[in-house]
Amino acid sequence: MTASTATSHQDRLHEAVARRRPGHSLEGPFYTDREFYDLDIAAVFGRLWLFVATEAEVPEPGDWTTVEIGPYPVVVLRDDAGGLRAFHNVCRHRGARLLGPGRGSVANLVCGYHKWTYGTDGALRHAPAQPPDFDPSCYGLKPVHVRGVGGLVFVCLADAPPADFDEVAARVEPYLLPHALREAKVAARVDLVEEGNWKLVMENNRECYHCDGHPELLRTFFPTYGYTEANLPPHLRAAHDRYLRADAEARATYERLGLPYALIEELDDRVTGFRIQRDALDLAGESFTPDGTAACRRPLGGLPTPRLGHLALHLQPNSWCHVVGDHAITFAVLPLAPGRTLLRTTWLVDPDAVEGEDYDPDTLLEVWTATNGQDARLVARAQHGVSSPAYVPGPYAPTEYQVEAFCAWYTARLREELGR
Ligand code: 3BY
Ligand code: FES
Ligand code: FE
Repeated sequence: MTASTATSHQDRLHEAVARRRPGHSLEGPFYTDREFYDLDIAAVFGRLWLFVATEAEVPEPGDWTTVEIGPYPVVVLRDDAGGLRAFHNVCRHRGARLLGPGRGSVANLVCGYHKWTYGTDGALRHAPAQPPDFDPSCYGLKPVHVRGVGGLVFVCLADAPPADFDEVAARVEPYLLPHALREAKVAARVDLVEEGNWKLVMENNRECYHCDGHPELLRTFFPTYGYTEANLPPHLRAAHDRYLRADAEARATYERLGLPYALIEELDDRVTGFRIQRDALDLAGESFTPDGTAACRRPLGGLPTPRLGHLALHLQPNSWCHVVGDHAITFAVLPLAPGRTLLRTTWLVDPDAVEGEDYDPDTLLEVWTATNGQDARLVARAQHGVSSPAYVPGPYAPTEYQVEAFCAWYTARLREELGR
């Protein structure tokens, strides 16, 4: 790129960000163009703390799980001393990808190309047939910042991660700790490739305006989510009355058990935007199942009642999770290409829960598998439509305020990046 084409390229990005009308969806190129995708990787995925895994996926020394963050292959693993580590999953010899897709367990990380061998601390332990002056200490795996928060694993690719994550972690952790997710076990992990830009996947998650497309979820998830008394549509009045009763009971339970439940919603006024809330569920109020009763007989964290509603955590840029009395479901959104995104969903249960005895995996996975499939179809439709030259940004409804918060937060990140 010459200096002048680089400037006009930057100008184009600047102008598109400056044109954004608050309260309206983003222009098409944000979802479709490679230059915006590359900007997202630099401004968002290359800079911020990202949710990528659960500690339950790497319980023992040597356990690993890999993740692709745009063009960056990363491995998260448990080192020999029991600590969490993350590295670029790229061999320091000639760059081959080290560990394959999925999860596994190793004593050492051995590159499949020429057998360079790394310890779980990332140090190069062995490189065959090198001259005597070869210094292995110069070729350790490149580390990636990693930390666990209440059993959720975050990585940051930047040299200097955003400092405000410490505060978010400290505020969120007390909500998560009673559920003992660090000690939980993985009941299932499912990767779903969605045919849409990562932001469409996130935006879709941030509203329930489309929730009549989720009949299975809506048996227990109140469709009034995101509405206020002032903008509640008449057809949701009966559900709202049911919600108020369930909510009063749920709050009494939280108070009795000393579980933090207050809503914190700081989605767009900080680098690490987040929202957390404990909230009632409909029917039996215990779990995301067809009748709302627990799908697993063993409660997470040994809590004394299964009727806990759900704890919902939303984090910018790329995740949400729900914790109910008997299981947790985490969702990581990982961009693959401008119009393709991986949604990784992980179901956690009590470590002593036995599949087939304490839980039936089909029942456990039923609601969110259906919901994810429905959302994937909506995201693909949205991607198709916003790819048309005829698409122009449209206005958000009041109940879509979290989508607006996401886009305001996102454009602030782009402005920051372009101003650097
Ligand atoms: O996952 C959530 O947070 C919910 C589910 C339905 C829409 N969304 C707001
Ligand atoms: Fe890994 Fe050669 S590229 S050992
Ligand atoms: Fe949905």
